[in-house]
Amino acid sequence: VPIPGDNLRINPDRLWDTIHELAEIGPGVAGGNNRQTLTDDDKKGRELFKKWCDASNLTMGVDKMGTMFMRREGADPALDPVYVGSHLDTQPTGGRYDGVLGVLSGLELVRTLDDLGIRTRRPIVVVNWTNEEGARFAPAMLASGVFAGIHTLEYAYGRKDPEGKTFGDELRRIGWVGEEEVGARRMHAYFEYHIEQGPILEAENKEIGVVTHGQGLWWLEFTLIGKEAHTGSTPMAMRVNAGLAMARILEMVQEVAMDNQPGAVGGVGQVFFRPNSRNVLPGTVVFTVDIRSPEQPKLDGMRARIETEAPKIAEALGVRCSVEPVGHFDPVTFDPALVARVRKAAEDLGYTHMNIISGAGHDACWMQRVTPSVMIMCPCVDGLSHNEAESISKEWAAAGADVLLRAVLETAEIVE
Ligand code: HGY
Ligand code: MN
Ligand code: MN
Repeated sequence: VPIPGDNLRINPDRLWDTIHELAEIGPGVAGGNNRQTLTDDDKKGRELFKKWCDASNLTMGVDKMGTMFMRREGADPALDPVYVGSHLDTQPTGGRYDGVLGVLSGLELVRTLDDLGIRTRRPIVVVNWTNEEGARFAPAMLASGVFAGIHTLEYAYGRKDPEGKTFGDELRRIGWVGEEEVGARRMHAYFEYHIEQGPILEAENKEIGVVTHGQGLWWLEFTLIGKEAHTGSTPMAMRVNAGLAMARILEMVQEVAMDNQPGAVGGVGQVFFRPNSRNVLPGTVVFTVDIRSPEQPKLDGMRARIETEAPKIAEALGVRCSVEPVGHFDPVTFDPALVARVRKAAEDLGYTHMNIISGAGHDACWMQRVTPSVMIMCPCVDGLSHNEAESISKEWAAAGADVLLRAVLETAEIVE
């Protein structure tokens, strides 16, 4: 069925205002957001999103991981729906657009269809996945991972935050344990619209990223055991210095990533020292190495080299070393037919576009295992993300949402 009016577009001001109204919940300290998963702010954000969905007559389903599924009925309710999702949880120093743009563009898509009186054959479901970020509870994309059968519900419920609180207790505390079995829903297709979180689209002056692949990831959690001792009175030769071992391992990770250029990254974002006192050498150092590549051999080769060299570095200092993978997904290839549909939508709408590989992980990376999936990206200023200064323009936001609307309509099929 042809799409009526080639200039079918969303309402940019309404999308922009909706994004910034949500941004008032869980504000950061520098203009961004700290709305971490399963916090009271996450609860408030969920409630505001639900209020908006209620106003658009969407019916809500919630599964046992607290993921929110907001359904717009189709002319043929028995058909598998088209899903449009992302996440509303943020990093502790997150931006206003990471995840939020995709969920609220799904809501804007619904609002636009209602404005235009368009009915689709297939139902459309807008999704807010619980704990995409993996900042408070590792791993990232936890709820979509359970949905895709990667993790069990028990594993997810047992994950602990740095204060020792469990995912299950916190989900119960905010009152968002749903009835649905996780993964029971059948999907016809899954779309995710997201900011690029990298510099390529802006540098290439392209409005739309047609995401063909997502790079793979390992999160390797290292535990180094040294010896707590006085930083003043302990002679250098007597030290069992876990902090020094960590520093040398970080240098090695940098070297491994640089040896695998182009198309590889490696680094560390989180370190815990115990007892973390200025004048006590750490007895324990725990940190997570984050390595990624779109190429499977590079990804696995980097992991193997790091896990071989790190113990040697530690042993040379008398430090004990253990490592546990706490996050992983292989490079993902999104559905070629849907990728072509996204590209065509960008062309029909007259937006500049290019193929791109997602540097960040997304719920779509797990969804591709259960249904044909694809992502759409918009540029972000200086490629900056996971930083409160994360910024996009209203025009960029709207362009990607227009492409999302068109590609979803082609998939859900207009009936009138
Ligand atoms: O880590 C990631 O790539 C995502 O932002 N959770
Ligand atoms: Mn995200
Ligand atoms: Mn993120």
